[in-house]
Amino acid sequence: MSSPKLIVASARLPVTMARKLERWVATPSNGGLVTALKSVADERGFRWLGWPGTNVVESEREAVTAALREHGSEPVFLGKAEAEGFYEGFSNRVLWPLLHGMVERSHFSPSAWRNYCRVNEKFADAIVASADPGEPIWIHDYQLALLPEMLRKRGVRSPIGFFLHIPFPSFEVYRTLAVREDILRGLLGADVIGFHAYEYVSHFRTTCLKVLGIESEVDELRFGARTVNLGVIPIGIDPLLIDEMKGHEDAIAERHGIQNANQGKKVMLGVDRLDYTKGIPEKLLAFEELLRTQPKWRGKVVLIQVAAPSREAVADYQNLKRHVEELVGRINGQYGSPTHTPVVYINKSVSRTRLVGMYQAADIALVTPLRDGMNLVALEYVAARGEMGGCLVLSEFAGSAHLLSGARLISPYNQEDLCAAMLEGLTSEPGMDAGFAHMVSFVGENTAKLWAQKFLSRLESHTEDEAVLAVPLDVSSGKARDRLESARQPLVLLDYDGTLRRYESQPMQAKPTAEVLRVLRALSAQAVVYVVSGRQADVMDRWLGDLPIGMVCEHGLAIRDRDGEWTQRLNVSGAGLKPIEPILEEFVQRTPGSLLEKKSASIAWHYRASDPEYGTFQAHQLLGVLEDALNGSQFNVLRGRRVIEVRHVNATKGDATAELLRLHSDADVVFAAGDDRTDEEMMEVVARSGGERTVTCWVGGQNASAEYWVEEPEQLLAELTELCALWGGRVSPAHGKKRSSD
Ligand code: GDG
Repeated sequence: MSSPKLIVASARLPVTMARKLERWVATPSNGGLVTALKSVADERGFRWLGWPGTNVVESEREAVTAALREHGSEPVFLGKAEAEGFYEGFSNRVLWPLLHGMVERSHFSPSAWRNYCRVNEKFADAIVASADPGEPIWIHDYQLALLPEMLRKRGVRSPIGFFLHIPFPSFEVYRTLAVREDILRGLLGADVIGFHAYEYVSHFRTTCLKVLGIESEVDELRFGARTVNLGVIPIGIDPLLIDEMKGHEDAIAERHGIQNANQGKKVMLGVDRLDYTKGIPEKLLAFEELLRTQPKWRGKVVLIQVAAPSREAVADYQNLKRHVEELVGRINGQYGSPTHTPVVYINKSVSRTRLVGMYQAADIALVTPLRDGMNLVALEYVAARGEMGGCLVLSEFAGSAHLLSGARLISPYNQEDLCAAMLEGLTSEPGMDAGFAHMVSFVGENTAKLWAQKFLSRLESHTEDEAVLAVPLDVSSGKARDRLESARQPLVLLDYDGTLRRYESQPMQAKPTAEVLRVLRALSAQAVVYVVSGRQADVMDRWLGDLPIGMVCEHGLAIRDRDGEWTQRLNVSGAGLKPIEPILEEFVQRTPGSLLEKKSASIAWHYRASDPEYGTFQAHQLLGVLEDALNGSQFNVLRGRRVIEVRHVNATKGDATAELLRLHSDADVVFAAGDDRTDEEMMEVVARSGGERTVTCWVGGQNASAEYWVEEPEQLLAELTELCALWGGRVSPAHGKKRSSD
């Protein structure tokens, strides 16, 4: 493992730490993820970063690190309280139930959230310290949802992949999360986000649209200037390992033990972590109902339920354990006898080899989760039974239901149906049928190894064509400073909406803040400043007219000089727009929350305040209608951020910028900032005018048309304040709390 080629991060390291005499010993665990990645590790080196799962005091950390290194693992040490808040407090009490659609079990606590953020930061620091430049980073699961963005913020340019092992719920559920934006933005730092099923991708897309206003394609979306790939990459298991385990003495003993103890009986099997998502009570209640309604099966069927202890510190899990034990007691009390126990309840972890023996002995597997990302037990049962065939009763709420077409699908919420499925299983011919055979070959081919390969190849191919060159703007250092500070006659071109000022749901609410005015005033004392906007002249005059700055209105229709004189650039009237007004009016009627902005020679349909999904749908419709209606006219359609605008073909920010550059040909440095498609035209003209004397900045993330970027308008204002200082000026301090100009 001389040159590691991959970093894997998960909340818990796949090891169990134990202190033996004076030494720490790490024993690798062999969960599904470990197996999947082991196959990849055989082909390329990788290191696994995570929490060792136990509190290690400062003085022993070195020894633990050494023990872990032997297994290719690197520890992220956490304090006791910190680990509790992160793991139990937020991951398991808030995110786990919520992402499984169980809103009422999700209890947000600000202090647990703070720990979650802090721990994600620790992971980010550990990865930055450990990763080589360009080394791909693969992050696993909901406990580390903030990590992708945190890595980006630390300047990591390597490919970052994220796999969500659990479901992503519908927007209606997700919106109840107090920190819904933070988690989404955190995830969107990744290049590839993998899910088990398209259903989860679909929910994720709707959520991105409704929470962040980001539109997407079926398999990707744009976040700033980056493309985030959304993949349906369902995990698999290692069927060869299961085959191997079938021959293990423990597996054979377990299988024979069960068969001998249950001669003449049918064996049903459930294997779950003792988790409220797994539908264990629902399974037991349906089994009880089966025995009640089908007396002839009493004494003839046994249900073995393995319920591996899980998250025992969380109250919901303690309650579940009590409830399950009550149900088992009730069923066995009612239908048991000295020679027959209907439910064999095993509330401890069973070795993997014994599990394989159990799968082999089970005529019917009952996999009945209320919600489950995938559910590996279903896949393992199919692989373990193999040629013997079998019967898989599977919840339609498990991700694996999308893959295992030979299963008998049920809803665990429908007891009658679950009972019927059990009965069908009991009465069906034993052995292999076509449906089961198909599942066996599916599970045999779509292995965990293939899953890991698919994910990694998508991650690597994604980044090959995604060369983002922009860097965060810092006018007080580096090349940006070198270019800017020598300026004697600088020219500053600034878009307004989304650049100087955050968007508002109604365009007329986006008046300049006091800070915008202060910054523009101070800057205009040091440079020639233009606000280059799609807004109408009278609005710009009203909002910014008192400042000694130039302006461009309606994307280049007219230019105002610093003395307040407007000059029409194009001789266009709005008369040509009359025929399309009724079309746009109709879309306002159709789309609640949308509105028209009529300007002198353009017209804009804004849908920022509409339902994002419905607004996007109507926008697509409108684009189609306008394309026909404007065919051959002098107007064309401009698609902005939640606005569709019809403007004259020659009214472009690109042309207006070219004119400004001519008017100010003595400018020795040009600074331009913008955030929308129209601003790309401005950036391109500025960049073409001589790259070495320009600084272009995109607001809202990286963009191929600008050299620098900031995240939001407030950050740009801060950089402009610095710029002012660099040129010898000073932005006056804020007075009081007044936010807008009028
Ligand atoms: C998450 C998602 C997704 C169970 N009892 C024992 C034991 N197991 C093993 C099973 C299986 C694994 O644990 C459980 O996997 P699941 O997929 O059922 O569920 P989660 O642990 O919740 O896993 C899930 C998975 O991630 C992968 O992406 O499928 O939806 O929730 O392998 O065999 N293993 C041992 N003793 C037990 O008593 N040794």
